[in-house]
Amino acid sequence: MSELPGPIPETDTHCPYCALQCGTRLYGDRELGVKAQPLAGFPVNAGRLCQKGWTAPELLNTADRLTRPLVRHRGRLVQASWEQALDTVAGRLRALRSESGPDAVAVFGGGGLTNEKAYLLGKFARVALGTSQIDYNGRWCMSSAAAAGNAAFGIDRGLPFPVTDLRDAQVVLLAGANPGETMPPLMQHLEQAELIVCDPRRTPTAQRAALHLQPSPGTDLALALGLLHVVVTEGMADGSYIRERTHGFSEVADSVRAWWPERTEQVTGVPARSIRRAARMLAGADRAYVLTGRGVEQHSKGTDTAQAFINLALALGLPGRPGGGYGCLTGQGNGQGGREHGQKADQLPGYRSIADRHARAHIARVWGVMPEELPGPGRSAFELLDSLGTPEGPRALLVFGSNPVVSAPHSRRIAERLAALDLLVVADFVPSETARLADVVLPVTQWAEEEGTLTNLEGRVLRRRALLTPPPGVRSDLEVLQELAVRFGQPADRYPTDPRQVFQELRAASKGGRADYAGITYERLDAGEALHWPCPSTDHPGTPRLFVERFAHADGRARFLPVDHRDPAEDLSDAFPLYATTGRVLAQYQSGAQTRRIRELNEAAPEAFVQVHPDTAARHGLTDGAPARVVSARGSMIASVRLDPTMRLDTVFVPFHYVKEGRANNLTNPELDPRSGMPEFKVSAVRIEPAEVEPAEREPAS
Ligand SMILES: Nc1nc2c(c(=O)[nH]1)N[C@H]1C(S)=C(S)[C@@H](COP(=O)(O)OP(=O)(O)OC[C@H]3O[C@@H](n4cnc5c(=O)[nH]c(N)nc54)[C@H](O)[C@@H]3O)O[C@H]1N2
Ligand SMILES: Nc1nc2c(c(=O)[nH]1)N[C@H]1C(S)=C(S)[C@@H](COP(=O)(O)OP(=O)(O)OC[C@H]3O[C@@H](n4cnc5c(=O)[nH]c(N)nc54)[C@H](O)[C@@H]3O)O[C@H]1N2
Ligand code: SF4
Ligand SMILES: [Mo]
Repeated sequence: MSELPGPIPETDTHCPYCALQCGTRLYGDRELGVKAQPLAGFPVNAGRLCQKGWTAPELLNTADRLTRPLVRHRGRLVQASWEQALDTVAGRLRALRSESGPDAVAVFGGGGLTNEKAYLLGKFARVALGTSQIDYNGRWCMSSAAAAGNAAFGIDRGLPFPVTDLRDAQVVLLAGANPGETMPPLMQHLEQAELIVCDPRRTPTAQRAALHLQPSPGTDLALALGLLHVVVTEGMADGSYIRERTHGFSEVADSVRAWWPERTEQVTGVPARSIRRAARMLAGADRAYVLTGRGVEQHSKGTDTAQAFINLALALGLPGRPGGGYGCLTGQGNGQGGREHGQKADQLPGYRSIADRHARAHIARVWGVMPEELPGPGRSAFELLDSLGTPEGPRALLVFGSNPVVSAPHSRRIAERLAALDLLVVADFVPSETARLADVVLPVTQWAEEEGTLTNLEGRVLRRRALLTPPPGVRSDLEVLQELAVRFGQPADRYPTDPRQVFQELRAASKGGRADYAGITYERLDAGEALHWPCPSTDHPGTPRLFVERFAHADGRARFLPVDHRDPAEDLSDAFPLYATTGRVLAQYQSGAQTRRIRELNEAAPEAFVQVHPDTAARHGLTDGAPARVVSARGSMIASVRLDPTMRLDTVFVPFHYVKEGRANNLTNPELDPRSGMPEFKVSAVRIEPAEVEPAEREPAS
């Protein structure tokens, strides 16, 4: 301890939460406390943070921070040394593997993990464990737009342009996205634009719109077809762009012929004149953008829906045009990088396919193994979780960076599957709901205690930097992976614990892949360069704008792909006469494991609510503030009624951040999109009824 107070420590880093990755300057230390300020000069958040960003440092000292490994003993989690915990994990995994083969052990990662962690986790799974059974929560997140983007453009980068380009937009269509709550600092870039917002709810974003299209949940595909119909029949398609830069227009134009606005109105509930007006606004602007979010994607047809919005953008000649484009608003902090470096069931680093012979040979060389030693593709996230503990499925699961018992669809089924495991291991810094079910809990470092890189929604690679040393007893995810790998007989130097060293290897592994990081270095990032991938060499400036000259398919052209509307997987019925849709509120993040531990956020958004039209509420005997039971074919939840006259009569909304009886995923339908494996989080058939419990008797949220 020094006698004289020194200067207050500070460091420049990025917010721990969403994919906007707002730049923050952190000040302070553990004794003084840590404060965050917007990082001056960082254009993405340009001086702003949302309430979550301002309050993020509070979690660094949260009262129930995990600082000792825990091992379940006679039914209870008890403190253990690292040696005991790691030996227990490795010993039991080795036994399971020798009884049932390498696929008996599964790994579940997260889109919040740094690039280095995601990369090493994928390598650890494929090489140290030899398992094909690895996937991650990004499958719940942007996988539908990713699949559609790959098909249309030959590459998947959330925004193929910097967010600041949006400042010059005249018209922006936001479909199924509520950035006013989910990325508030982004809204400053949309101040000049006329917004068309497509959302079943009148969200804070929709309130800012020049035109709000309010479809019933699960009908956006029809809406996108209807919009394209108007563009085609009114002669507003961009003929020369279509001829020079695309393939497949005529088939798609034929396929939307029957989607005249009056028919689209019948399916979606959006008035035909609004559909015409939206199409004309988009086509009439010189600088227009189409942006999609989870409201479009989290459906059993989410990929086709994203495809239909891409078809619309292509017909208008937007992608690659200066001052125009299509983009998807990626969600988690490293949602973009997390899907490029190999924690996805079908992928190897550099956004390579694990089924591709050349990709396997390249990665095997970087990893120092034989290509045939690398396993093939595994199960997608829900299929993986749903198979746990079944005769065909894995018997052990390692979780890094997710809280699936809250965030996976049909939670009761997932909880049952986790309980059927021989071994559940969770690495986390707080006792999340999933960690509490684990056999072994490993306490790891948090954002402000570690170094690394993340890739934001615009494909820009950013440095995470440490302000604090980790509390005693806590290890980094990279250290955990090395310790486990060594116990599987792997050489330690194959699993470096220094993020810089991991990044060096990641650069080599990604070289020549679609997401090429070969030219990106910590030095360049620390010198303040704005590097967007692909960046194939150290003298390459990075690629802020994709598609300016060509698309990523071999012939350089984008693809129109025909898709057709289909209904949500579940129909309304007498027993379940309403649609429930789910999503987010400003003051909570995801499963809430982090934000439910922050006082100010809990005061702002303390408990589950169900947003419902007053007439619908009255019909079901519900009044404002009263506890309601929301029931689907899979389960039920309890939430306070929030009356809102702007809601559709057929739809209620519940946020998914809450636990116990407030858990929205008790309701949700695990029907998967056949192309992306995305579950139908955004449409379940439900009924609502008064709940007998008094709010005061309910268990607290966290
Ligand atoms: N405050 C906060 N911010 C976050 C997060 C958070 O948890 N909290 N999470 C981050 C992550 S990981 C993500 S993925 C992003 C998500 O960001 P968004 O995509 O903006 O978030 P959601 O609330 O899931 O969904 C957006 C909107 O879709 C609407 N919607 C529901 N069903 C439909 C439908 O069928 N069609 C259409 N068109 N819209 C529909 C909902 O009413 C909702 O307003 O947010 C990121 N930012
Ligand atoms: N009904 C419904 N369900 C949804 C959605 C919806 O809209 N509706 N959205 C889906 C979407 S888009 C997403 S992204 C998912 C997200 O859902 P989850 O995967 O549950 O996401 P988080 O709550 O962020 O969980 C991250 C966990 O990992 C821990 N953690 C954070 N960083 C690290 C790290 O670096 N290392 C380790 N070891 N642990 C870390 C956190 O403390 C937390 O416990 O939810 C999905 N579920
Ligand atoms: S918008 Fe996202 S990155 Fe920015 S402060 Fe809020 S949560 Fe953090
Ligand atoms: Mo997400």
